[in-house]
Amino acid sequence: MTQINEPRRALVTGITGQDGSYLTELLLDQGYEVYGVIRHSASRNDWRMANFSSRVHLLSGDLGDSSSLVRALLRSRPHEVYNLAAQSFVPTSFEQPLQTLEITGLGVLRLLEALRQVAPEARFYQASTSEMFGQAREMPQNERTAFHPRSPYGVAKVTAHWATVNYREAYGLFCCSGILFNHESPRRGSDFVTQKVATAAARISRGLQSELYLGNLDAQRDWGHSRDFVRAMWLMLQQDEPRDFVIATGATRSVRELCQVAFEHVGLRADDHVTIDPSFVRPKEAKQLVGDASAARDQLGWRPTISFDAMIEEMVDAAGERLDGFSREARQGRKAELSGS
Ligand code: NAP
Ligand code: F7E
Repeated sequence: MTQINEPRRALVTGITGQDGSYLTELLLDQGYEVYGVIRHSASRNDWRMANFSSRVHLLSGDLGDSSSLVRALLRSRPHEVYNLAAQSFVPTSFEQPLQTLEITGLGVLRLLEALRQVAPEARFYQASTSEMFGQAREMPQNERTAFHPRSPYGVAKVTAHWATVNYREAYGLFCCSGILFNHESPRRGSDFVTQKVATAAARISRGLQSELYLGNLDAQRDWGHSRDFVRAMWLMLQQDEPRDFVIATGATRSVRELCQVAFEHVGLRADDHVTIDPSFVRPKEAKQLVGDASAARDQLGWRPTISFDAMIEEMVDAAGERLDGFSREARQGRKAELSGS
Protein backbone atom coordinates (compact mmCIF):
# COMPACT_ATOMS: atom_id res chain seq x y z
CA MET A 1 0.00 0.00 0.00
CA THR A 2 1.31 3.50 -0.84
CA GLN A 3 2.18 5.48 2.32
CA ILE A 4 1.74 9.26 2.52
CA ASN A 5 4.93 10.95 1.28
CA GLU A 6 6.26 7.65 -0.03
CA PRO A 7 8.16 8.44 -3.27
CA ARG A 8 6.80 7.01 -6.46
CA ARG A 9 8.87 4.11 -7.71
CA ALA A 10 9.60 3.37 -11.36
CA LEU A 11 11.23 0.32 -12.90
CA VAL A 12 13.00 0.99 -16.21
CA THR A 13 14.24 -1.76 -18.52
CA GLY A 14 16.78 -0.64 -21.12
CA ILE A 15 18.17 1.96 -18.69
CA THR A 16 21.61 1.78 -20.35
CA GLY A 17 20.10 2.78 -23.72
CA GLN A 18 19.41 6.21 -25.21
CA ASP A 19 15.80 6.60 -24.05
CA GLY A 20 16.41 4.82 -20.73
CA SER A 21 18.98 7.44 -19.78
CA TYR A 22 16.84 10.48 -20.64
CA LEU A 23 13.71 8.96 -19.08
CA THR A 24 15.61 8.21 -15.86
CA GLU A 25 16.80 11.82 -15.66
CA LEU A 26 13.21 13.00 -16.09
CA LEU A 27 11.91 10.60 -13.43
CA LEU A 28 14.64 11.59 -10.94
CA ASP A 29 13.79 15.25 -11.54
CA GLN A 30 10.17 14.41 -10.71
CA GLY A 31 11.23 12.85 -7.40
CA TYR A 32 10.84 9.19 -8.37
CA GLU A 33 12.91 6.40 -6.87
CA VAL A 34 14.25 4.71 -10.00
CA TYR A 35 15.17 1.05 -10.43
CA GLY A 36 16.92 -0.01 -13.62
CA VAL A 37 17.20 -3.49 -15.09
CA ILE A 38 20.62 -4.18 -16.58
CA ARG A 39 21.89 -7.33 -18.23
CA HIS A 40 25.35 -8.71 -17.73
CA SER A 41 27.94 -7.39 -20.16
CA ALA A 42 31.57 -8.49 -20.58
CA SER A 43 32.66 -4.87 -20.62
CA ARG A 44 31.02 -1.86 -19.01
CA ASN A 45 28.29 -0.19 -20.98
CA ASP A 46 27.22 2.56 -18.62
CA TRP A 47 28.47 5.79 -20.25
CA ARG A 48 24.94 7.13 -20.73
CA MET A 49 24.28 6.76 -16.99
CA ALA A 50 27.19 8.97 -15.91
CA ASN A 51 24.85 11.78 -14.76
CA PHE A 52 22.80 9.59 -12.45
CA SER A 53 24.32 6.15 -11.79
CA SER A 54 24.80 6.84 -8.07
CA ARG A 55 21.14 7.85 -7.71
CA VAL A 56 19.45 4.72 -9.11
CA HIS A 57 19.10 1.12 -7.97
CA LEU A 58 20.41 -1.33 -10.56
CA LEU A 59 18.93 -4.83 -10.73
CA SER A 60 20.32 -7.67 -12.80
CA GLY A 61 17.83 -8.92 -15.38
CA ASP A 62 17.19 -9.94 -18.94
CA LEU A 63 14.02 -10.00 -21.04
CA GLY A 64 14.98 -13.58 -21.93
CA ASP A 65 14.77 -14.71 -18.30
CA SER A 66 11.33 -14.58 -16.63
CA SER A 67 12.70 -15.31 -13.17
CA SER A 68 14.91 -12.22 -13.26
CA LEU A 69 11.91 -10.08 -14.27
CA VAL A 70 9.78 -11.41 -11.41
CA ARG A 71 12.66 -10.70 -9.01
CA ALA A 72 13.09 -7.15 -10.35
CA LEU A 73 9.37 -6.45 -9.86
CA LEU A 74 9.36 -7.91 -6.33
CA ARG A 75 12.43 -5.91 -5.32
CA SER A 76 11.36 -2.59 -6.82
CA ARG A 77 7.60 -2.75 -6.02
CA PRO A 78 7.04 -0.21 -8.84
CA HIS A 79 4.13 2.11 -9.38
CA GLU A 80 5.22 2.46 -12.99
CA VAL A 81 7.13 0.11 -15.31
CA TYR A 82 8.73 1.42 -18.51
CA ASN A 83 9.78 -1.34 -20.89
CA LEU A 84 12.43 0.19 -23.13
CA ALA A 85 14.64 -2.91 -23.50
CA ALA A 86 14.90 -4.40 -26.97
CA GLN A 87 17.23 -5.51 -29.73
CA SER A 88 16.45 -2.24 -31.49
CA PHE A 89 18.67 -2.14 -34.59
CA VAL A 90 16.69 -3.04 -37.73
CA PRO A 91 19.59 -4.50 -39.83
CA THR A 92 20.55 -6.84 -36.95
CA SER A 93 16.99 -8.12 -36.93
CA PHE A 94 17.53 -9.44 -40.49
CA GLU A 95 20.70 -11.22 -39.33
CA GLN A 96 19.27 -12.46 -36.00
CA PRO A 97 15.50 -12.72 -36.53
CA LEU A 98 14.89 -15.38 -33.89
CA GLN A 99 16.86 -13.61 -31.18
CA THR A 100 15.04 -10.37 -32.06
CA LEU A 101 11.63 -12.04 -31.78
CA GLU A 102 12.73 -13.75 -28.55
CA ILE A 103 13.70 -10.46 -26.81
CA THR A 104 11.88 -7.63 -28.59
CA GLY A 105 8.67 -9.68 -28.98
CA LEU A 106 8.37 -12.55 -26.49
CA GLY A 107 10.44 -10.71 -23.88
CA VAL A 108 7.56 -8.25 -23.53
CA LEU A 109 5.10 -11.08 -22.99
CA ARG A 110 7.38 -12.42 -20.24
CA LEU A 111 7.41 -9.03 -18.56
CA LEU A 112 3.64 -8.57 -18.89
CA GLU A 113 2.99 -12.02 -17.44
CA ALA A 114 5.35 -11.30 -14.53
CA LEU A 115 3.55 -7.99 -14.01
CA ARG A 116 0.13 -9.68 -14.01
CA GLN A 117 1.28 -12.17 -11.41
CA VAL A 118 3.28 -10.04 -8.99
CA ALA A 119 2.56 -6.33 -9.63
CA PRO A 120 -0.88 -6.01 -11.29
CA GLU A 121 -1.43 -2.51 -9.86
CA ALA A 122 1.63 -1.09 -11.61
CA ARG A 123 1.18 1.02 -14.74
CA PHE A 124 3.03 -0.30 -17.78
CA TYR A 125 4.57 1.49 -20.76
CA GLN A 126 5.62 -0.44 -23.88
CA ALA A 127 8.08 1.06 -26.40
CA SER A 128 6.26 0.47 -29.67
CA THR A 129 7.48 1.91 -32.94
CA SER A 130 6.63 3.43 -36.32
CA GLU A 131 8.43 0.40 -37.83
CA MET A 132 5.17 -1.47 -37.17
CA PHE A 133 3.57 0.62 -39.97
CA GLY A 134 6.37 -0.35 -42.38
CA GLN A 135 4.81 -0.25 -45.83
CA ALA A 136 2.30 2.27 -44.58
CA ARG A 137 -1.15 2.28 -46.13
CA GLU A 138 -1.72 5.99 -45.46
CA MET A 139 0.18 9.22 -44.82
CA PRO A 140 0.55 10.37 -42.12
CA GLN A 141 0.18 7.38 -39.79
CA ASN A 142 -1.99 7.59 -36.68
CA GLU A 143 -3.25 5.21 -33.95
CA ARG A 144 -5.75 3.63 -36.38
CA THR A 145 -3.34 3.01 -39.28
CA ALA A 146 -2.96 -0.71 -40.11
CA PHE A 147 0.40 -2.37 -39.43
CA HIS A 148 2.51 -3.85 -42.23
CA PRO A 149 6.01 -4.36 -40.79
CA ARG A 150 8.94 -4.63 -43.23
CA SER A 151 11.57 -6.15 -40.94
CA PRO A 152 11.85 -8.91 -38.31
CA TYR A 153 12.23 -6.06 -35.80
CA GLY A 154 8.87 -4.62 -36.90
CA VAL A 155 7.25 -8.05 -36.67
CA ALA A 156 8.59 -8.54 -33.14
CA LYS A 157 7.32 -5.10 -32.09
CA VAL A 158 3.86 -5.84 -33.51
CA THR A 159 3.81 -9.01 -31.35
CA ALA A 160 4.75 -6.96 -28.30
CA HIS A 161 2.27 -4.24 -29.15
CA TRP A 162 -0.69 -6.62 -29.39
CA ALA A 163 0.41 -8.43 -26.23
CA THR A 164 0.29 -5.06 -24.45
CA VAL A 165 -3.19 -4.30 -25.81
CA ASN A 166 -4.32 -7.81 -24.87
CA TYR A 167 -3.14 -7.55 -21.25
CA ARG A 168 -5.04 -4.27 -20.96
CA GLU A 169 -8.24 -5.73 -22.41
CA ALA A 170 -8.09 -9.26 -20.98
CA TYR A 171 -6.86 -8.48 -17.45
CA GLY A 172 -7.68 -4.80 -16.99
CA LEU A 173 -4.03 -3.85 -16.43
CA PHE A 174 -3.02 -0.21 -16.97
CA CYS A 175 -0.94 -0.90 -20.09
CA CYS A 176 -0.04 1.73 -22.71
CA SER A 177 1.86 1.51 -25.91
CA GLY A 178 3.68 4.54 -27.27
CA ILE A 179 4.06 4.27 -31.05
CA LEU A 180 7.17 6.41 -31.33
CA PHE A 181 8.72 7.58 -34.57
CA ASN A 182 12.52 7.88 -34.87
CA HIS A 183 14.11 9.93 -32.13
CA GLU A 184 17.75 10.74 -31.72
CA SER A 185 20.26 12.57 -29.53
CA PRO A 186 23.97 12.70 -28.75
CA ARG A 187 23.33 9.45 -26.81
CA ARG A 188 22.11 7.59 -29.92
CA GLY A 189 23.88 4.27 -30.66
CA SER A 190 26.73 4.59 -33.15
CA ASP A 191 25.18 2.47 -35.96
CA PHE A 192 21.94 4.46 -36.34
CA VAL A 193 22.12 6.77 -39.31
CA THR A 194 21.95 10.14 -37.50
CA GLN A 195 24.83 9.24 -35.17
CA LYS A 196 26.80 7.68 -38.02
CA VAL A 197 26.46 10.87 -40.08
CA ALA A 198 27.08 13.25 -37.14
CA THR A 199 30.22 11.38 -36.10
CA ALA A 200 31.53 11.24 -39.68
CA ALA A 201 30.97 14.98 -40.18
CA ALA A 202 32.91 15.69 -36.97
CA ARG A 203 35.73 13.29 -37.94
CA ILE A 204 36.02 14.53 -41.54
CA SER A 205 36.16 18.15 -40.37
CA ARG A 206 39.12 17.15 -38.15
CA GLY A 207 40.92 15.32 -40.95
CA LEU A 208 40.37 11.93 -39.29
CA GLN A 209 38.53 10.35 -42.27
CA SER A 210 37.52 11.43 -45.74
CA GLU A 211 34.55 9.29 -46.85
CA LEU A 212 31.21 8.30 -45.34
CA TYR A 213 29.57 5.13 -46.69
CA LEU A 214 25.77 4.99 -46.47
CA GLY A 215 22.83 2.98 -47.84
CA ASN A 216 19.55 4.45 -49.08
CA LEU A 217 19.89 8.26 -49.18
CA ASP A 218 16.27 8.70 -50.31
CA ALA A 219 14.71 7.05 -47.23
CA GLN A 220 12.60 9.55 -45.33
CA ARG A 221 11.99 9.54 -41.61
CA ASP A 222 10.11 11.64 -39.08
CA TRP A 223 12.98 12.43 -36.70
CA GLY A 224 12.49 13.98 -33.24
CA HIS A 225 14.63 14.34 -30.10
CA SER A 226 14.73 11.62 -27.44
CA ARG A 227 14.53 14.21 -24.66
CA ASP A 228 11.15 15.36 -26.03
CA PHE A 229 9.89 11.84 -26.66
CA VAL A 230 10.55 10.39 -23.18
CA ARG A 231 8.32 13.14 -21.77
CA ALA A 232 5.45 11.64 -23.78
CA MET A 233 6.13 8.20 -22.21
CA TRP A 234 5.78 9.63 -18.73
CA LEU A 235 2.65 11.63 -19.63
CA MET A 236 0.93 8.48 -20.93
CA LEU A 237 1.23 6.82 -17.52
CA GLN A 238 -0.22 9.88 -15.73
CA GLN A 239 -3.60 9.73 -17.51
CA ASP A 240 -6.85 8.47 -15.94
CA GLU A 241 -7.27 5.76 -18.58
CA PRO A 242 -4.67 3.70 -20.44
CA ARG A 243 -4.48 4.07 -24.21
CA ASP A 244 -1.98 4.06 -27.06
CA PHE A 245 -0.53 7.19 -28.68
CA VAL A 246 1.49 8.00 -31.77
CA ILE A 247 4.42 10.28 -30.90
CA ALA A 248 6.05 12.10 -33.83
CA THR A 249 7.02 15.54 -35.08
CA GLY A 250 4.84 15.37 -38.22
CA ALA A 251 7.73 16.41 -40.53
CA THR A 252 9.96 14.18 -42.66
CA ARG A 253 13.50 14.64 -43.87
CA SER A 254 15.53 12.37 -46.13
CA VAL A 255 18.88 10.81 -45.24
CA ARG A 256 20.35 13.08 -47.95
CA GLU A 257 18.99 16.19 -46.15
CA LEU A 258 20.32 14.84 -42.85
CA CYS A 259 23.80 14.70 -44.43
CA GLN A 260 23.47 18.25 -45.74
CA VAL A 261 22.55 19.67 -42.32
CA ALA A 262 25.36 17.80 -40.54
CA PHE A 263 28.11 18.62 -43.05
CA GLU A 264 27.08 22.26 -43.49
CA HIS A 265 27.37 22.67 -39.72
CA VAL A 266 31.12 22.00 -39.99
CA GLY A 267 31.57 24.01 -43.20
CA LEU A 268 31.67 21.04 -45.60
CA ARG A 269 29.60 19.79 -48.55
CA ALA A 270 28.05 16.34 -48.02
CA ASP A 271 28.27 15.56 -51.77
CA ASP A 272 32.08 15.72 -51.55
CA HIS A 273 32.23 12.96 -48.93
CA VAL A 274 29.19 10.64 -49.06
CA THR A 275 29.41 7.42 -51.08
CA ILE A 276 26.69 4.79 -51.46
CA ASP A 277 27.63 1.32 -50.26
CA PRO A 278 24.99 -1.28 -51.26
CA SER A 279 25.84 -3.37 -48.18
CA PHE A 280 24.00 -0.73 -46.08
CA VAL A 281 20.83 -1.01 -48.20
CA ARG A 282 18.22 -3.16 -46.45
CA PRO A 283 16.41 -6.13 -48.06
CA LYS A 284 13.08 -4.33 -47.65
CA GLU A 285 12.21 -1.23 -45.73
CA ALA A 286 9.75 1.50 -44.98
CA LYS A 287 10.62 4.21 -47.53
CA GLN A 288 8.70 7.06 -45.91
CA LEU A 289 7.22 7.31 -42.43
CA VAL A 290 5.52 10.39 -41.00
CA GLY A 291 3.40 10.47 -37.87
CA ASP A 292 0.22 12.27 -36.90
CA ALA A 293 0.54 12.98 -33.17
CA SER A 294 -2.63 15.06 -32.87
CA ALA A 295 -4.13 12.72 -30.23
CA ALA A 296 -1.02 13.18 -28.06
CA ARG A 297 -1.20 16.94 -28.57
CA ASP A 298 -4.90 17.11 -27.65
CA GLN A 299 -5.01 14.61 -24.78
CA LEU A 300 -1.50 14.70 -23.31
CA GLY A 301 -0.68 18.31 -24.15
CA TRP A 302 2.53 16.95 -25.70
CA ARG A 303 4.49 18.82 -28.36
CA PRO A 304 8.04 18.43 -29.65
CA THR A 305 10.27 21.39 -28.72
CA ILE A 306 13.61 20.64 -30.43
CA SER A 307 13.92 21.13 -34.21
CA PHE A 308 15.58 18.63 -36.55
CA ASP A 309 18.40 21.02 -37.49
CA ALA A 310 19.11 21.94 -33.85
CA MET A 311 19.21 18.25 -32.90
CA ILE A 312 21.61 17.27 -35.71
CA GLU A 313 23.87 20.23 -34.92
CA GLU A 314 23.87 19.22 -31.23
CA MET A 315 24.86 15.68 -32.27
CA VAL A 316 27.70 16.90 -34.53
CA ASP A 317 29.00 19.17 -31.74
CA ALA A 318 28.80 16.37 -29.16
CA ALA A 319 30.62 13.95 -31.50
CA GLY A 320 33.33 16.58 -31.95
CA GLU A 321 33.65 17.10 -28.21
CA ARG A 322 34.01 13.34 -27.69
CA LEU A 323 36.75 13.20 -30.34
CA ASP A 324 38.60 16.17 -28.85
CA GLY A 325 38.27 14.63 -25.40
CA PHE A 326 39.75 11.34 -26.66
CA SER A 327 42.66 13.06 -28.35
CA ARG A 328 43.30 15.18 -25.23
CA GLU A 329 43.33 12.00 -23.12
CA ALA A 330 45.58 10.23 -25.62
CA ARG A 331 48.01 13.21 -25.63
CA GLN A 332 48.06 13.27 -21.83
CA GLY A 333 48.60 9.49 -21.76
CA ARG A 334 51.52 9.76 -24.20
CA LYS A 335 53.04 12.64 -22.20
CA ALA A 336 52.74 10.63 -18.98
CA GLU A 337 54.39 7.63 -20.70
CA LEU A 338 57.28 9.77 -21.97
CA SER A 339 57.86 11.35 -18.59
CA GLY A 340 57.67 7.88 -16.98
CA SER A 341 54.89 8.87 -14.54
P1 NAP B 1 18.75 1.36 -27.39
O1 NAP B 1 19.61 2.56 -27.18
O2 NAP B 1 19.13 0.34 -28.41
O3 NAP B 1 18.58 0.63 -25.97
C1 NAP B 1 18.09 -0.67 -25.85
C2 NAP B 1 18.22 -1.11 -24.41
O4 NAP B 1 17.72 -2.45 -24.30
C3 NAP B 1 19.66 -1.15 -23.89
O5 NAP B 1 19.67 -0.68 -22.56
C4 NAP B 1 19.99 -2.64 -23.92
O6 NAP B 1 20.94 -3.02 -22.98
C5 NAP B 1 18.64 -3.22 -23.54
N1 NAP B 1 18.51 -4.63 -23.87
C6 NAP B 1 18.77 -5.22 -25.06
N2 NAP B 1 18.53 -6.56 -24.98
C7 NAP B 1 18.12 -6.79 -23.71
C8 NAP B 1 17.73 -7.96 -23.01
N3 NAP B 1 17.77 -9.17 -23.59
N4 NAP B 1 17.35 -7.84 -21.72
C9 NAP B 1 17.36 -6.64 -21.10
N5 NAP B 1 17.74 -5.48 -21.70
C10 NAP B 1 18.10 -5.58 -23.00
O7 NAP B 1 17.25 1.81 -27.75
P2 NAP B 1 16.54 3.24 -27.60
O8 NAP B 1 16.79 4.02 -28.84
O9 NAP B 1 16.84 3.81 -26.28
O10 NAP B 1 15.01 2.80 -27.68
C11 NAP B 1 14.32 2.40 -26.50
C12 NAP B 1 13.14 1.51 -26.89
O11 NAP B 1 12.29 2.22 -27.78
C13 NAP B 1 13.52 0.23 -27.64
O12 NAP B 1 12.61 -0.76 -27.25
C14 NAP B 1 13.32 0.57 -29.10
O13 NAP B 1 13.05 -0.60 -29.85
C15 NAP B 1 12.13 1.50 -28.99
N6 NAP B 1 12.01 2.52 -30.02
C16 NAP B 1 13.06 3.33 -30.30
C17 NAP B 1 12.91 4.34 -31.24
C18 NAP B 1 14.04 5.29 -31.55
O14 NAP B 1 13.97 5.96 -32.60
N7 NAP B 1 15.04 5.43 -30.69
C19 NAP B 1 11.67 4.52 -31.88
C20 NAP B 1 10.62 3.67 -31.53
C21 NAP B 1 10.79 2.69 -30.59
P3 NAP B 1 22.53 -3.09 -23.32
O15 NAP B 1 23.05 -1.72 -23.05
O16 NAP B 1 23.01 -4.12 -22.36
O17 NAP B 1 22.67 -3.49 -24.76
O1 F7E C 1 17.85 4.17 -40.22
C1 F7E C 1 18.60 4.70 -43.76
C2 F7E C 1 17.91 3.41 -43.38
O2 F7E C 1 19.04 2.69 -38.59
C3 F7E C 1 17.10 5.26 -40.65
C4 F7E C 1 15.39 2.44 -34.55
O3 F7E C 1 15.49 3.24 -33.39
O4 F7E C 1 13.85 3.97 -35.59
C5 F7E C 1 15.08 3.31 -35.75
O5 F7E C 1 15.06 2.47 -36.89
C6 F7E C 1 17.04 5.30 -42.16
C7 F7E C 1 16.63 3.97 -42.78
O6 F7E C 1 16.83 3.81 -37.98
C8 F7E C 1 22.15 4.04 -43.67
O7 F7E C 1 17.73 2.58 -44.51
C9 F7E C 1 20.73 4.88 -45.07
O8 F7E C 1 15.71 4.22 -43.81
O9 F7E C 1 18.84 5.17 -38.10
P1 F7E C 1 18.24 3.95 -38.68
P2 F7E C 1 15.53 2.95 -38.33
O10 F7E C 1 15.86 1.73 -39.08
O11 F7E C 1 14.53 3.87 -38.92
C10 F7E C 1 12.72 3.11 -35.44
C11 F7E C 1 11.50 3.97 -35.25
C12 F7E C 1 12.93 2.09 -34.39
O12 F7E C 1 11.99 1.68 -33.71
C13 F7E C 1 14.25 1.42 -34.34
O13 F7E C 1 14.49 0.78 -33.09
O14 F7E C 1 18.34 5.56 -42.67
N1 F7E C 1 20.05 4.55 -43.95
N2 F7E C 1 22.04 4.57 -44.92
C14 F7E C 1 20.90 4.03 -43.06
N3 F7E C 1 20.71 3.56 -41.81
C15 F7E C 1 21.79 3.09 -41.14
N4 F7E C 1 21.62 2.63 -39.87
N5 F7E C 1 23.04 3.08 -41.70
C16 F7E C 1 23.28 3.55 -42.97
O15 F7E C 1 24.40 3.52 -43.44
